[in-house]
Amino acid sequence: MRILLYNPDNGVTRNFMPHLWMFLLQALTPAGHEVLLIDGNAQPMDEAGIAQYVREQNIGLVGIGAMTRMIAKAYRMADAIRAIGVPVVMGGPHVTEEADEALGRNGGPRHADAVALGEADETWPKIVEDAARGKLKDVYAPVDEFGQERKPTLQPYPAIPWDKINLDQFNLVPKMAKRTLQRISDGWGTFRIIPIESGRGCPYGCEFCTVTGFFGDSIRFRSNESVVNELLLLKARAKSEGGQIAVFFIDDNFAINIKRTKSLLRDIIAAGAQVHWVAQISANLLRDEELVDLIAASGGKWVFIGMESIDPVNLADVNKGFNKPGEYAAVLERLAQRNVYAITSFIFGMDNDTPGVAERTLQEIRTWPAGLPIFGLITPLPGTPLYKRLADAGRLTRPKHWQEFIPFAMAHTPLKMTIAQAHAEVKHGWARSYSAEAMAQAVHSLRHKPLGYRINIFIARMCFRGIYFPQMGPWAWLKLIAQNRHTIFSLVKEAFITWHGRPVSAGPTEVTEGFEQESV
Ligand code: B12
Ligand code: SF4
Repeated sequence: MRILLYNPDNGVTRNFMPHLWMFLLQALTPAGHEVLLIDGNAQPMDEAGIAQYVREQNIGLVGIGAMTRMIAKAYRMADAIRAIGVPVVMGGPHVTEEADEALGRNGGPRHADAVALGEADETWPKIVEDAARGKLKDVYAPVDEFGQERKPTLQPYPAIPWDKINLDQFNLVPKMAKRTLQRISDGWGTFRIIPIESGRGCPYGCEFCTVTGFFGDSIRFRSNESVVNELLLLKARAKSEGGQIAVFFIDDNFAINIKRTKSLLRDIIAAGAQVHWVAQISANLLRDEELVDLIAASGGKWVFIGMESIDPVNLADVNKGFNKPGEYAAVLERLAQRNVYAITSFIFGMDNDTPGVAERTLQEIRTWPAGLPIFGLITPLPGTPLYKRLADAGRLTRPKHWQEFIPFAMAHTPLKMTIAQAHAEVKHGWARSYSAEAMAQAVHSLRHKPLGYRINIFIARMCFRGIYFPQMGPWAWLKLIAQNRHTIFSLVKEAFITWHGRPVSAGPTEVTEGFEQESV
């Protein structure tokens, strides 16, 4: 049987990274079946397009995975596939919480023939076998023979054949630049960010988050050896194709067990498996100097920190009191000293937020080493304690907000401001952080840092800006470049003087050195 695994596009940005679930399920598919992958962010498709593809490729089963924000598109695509008589199985965090919606059991239309609840590592082979026999069940739950929930141990972990998979759709280097860039130093003909998990689960249980409910509050880790081997495989692939690779450790809290994280990072260093990597780590765990040293030494370049709010009352409200705003500056300083960049994430519209919260947050941010701030609105995702609390209090204004997804729009009324005011706050955060003046200011504030570091932060800021201000297509980019021409000109001028001023023998290799050390 030919199987298609499909992830819908998010409709806002092109994705910078493929989704791990597809590669994992592909690796777990029983022998004798062929699996094709389409990520809608890399290969946009509409309903007619996917139906045609499924028909032409003689696909016998389609698996669709989606987050809540993409679920409406996922359902439309599933409907188009089912209309031509091909069965659809859906999985992922949204349908795990809303299985009845996907199966049409709550009065709405049916979108999926089957739903895989929770982690599907162990149920997927069964789903494929049942589909091949034409005997798909409605629901597949990860349970043992006694009906108790069973989570995959991750030991052993399936070997994803990264050296053989066709990754053409995930090359971030534009096609026209590929051949020229391939010749530079170790090669930049390809640049891919690949997701790797080293563990699953999170004990913290923040009120707005689905992770503790979905993956559980006890953490399961892969062996260090299996992670190191995966890194070595990716590194070898990048080298063989004259390209670069970076890794996103998608663990929800990569340092949740500091002792184990340090041991993994030491093993990565010992095996020479360093690649540039990014990970999510909560601020409280970054107090440890040795950990931060190891992060930098093992290739860590970007750390995503869910700061959420600078107000301890807000943090306590959402069960995230372990975040201490008083220590944010020290944590960021610790990372910056090792040239590790921070992506700092904030949520507005929380219950103790009042008008002006964005500007108050920006005033704090301006006192920290320049990084990448991002802003969102608190969103009641299905299955979270937050959703239940707001529903019980009658505060949900759009209880099924995912059916008509609107980016950056509240689905409930905040307590101390209006919905419109919350929207204005998030806009203010983005506009003030990503204006040409703010970008120039950020780059200038890092003037003591290596040029490669500054170029990186500038490029990253240009890309991150697109999360809120859509900048799809060449015209949008040209406009952005024009707005930021002064910063670009000064960086290019400095690069020319710095790198062309060097002895000729140190030429092209040295030219890219700054980029290589500072990229991701
Ligand atoms: C990496 C990641 C991202 C990446 C993007 C995705 C990518 N390219 O990988 C980035 C950083 C961009 C991102 C952004 C966001 N993310 Co995110 N992200 C994650 C994260 C940390 C890891 C995802 C992952 O690969 N997990 C590991 C794999 C193995 O697990 P999995 O995907 O769940 O797949 C398993 C099962 O679900 C199932 N399964 C999944 N799909 C399918 C399909 C079929 C057919 C079957 C049978 C089974 C199946 O089988 C898999 C193996 O067991 C998760 C948290 C988490 N730990 O999962 C959050 C998570 C998915 N993100 C979440 C959210 C909310 C967001 C944002 C909306 C945040 C925001 N406010 O901006 C944005 C939206 C981005 C966008 N524009 O689309 C939520 C989604 C909750 C929900 N109900 O939708 C999660 C769960 C985190 C959370 N806080 O609750 N995210
Ligand atoms: S927000 Fe982060 S720390 Fe909190 S429960 Fe979710 S994954 Fe854990």
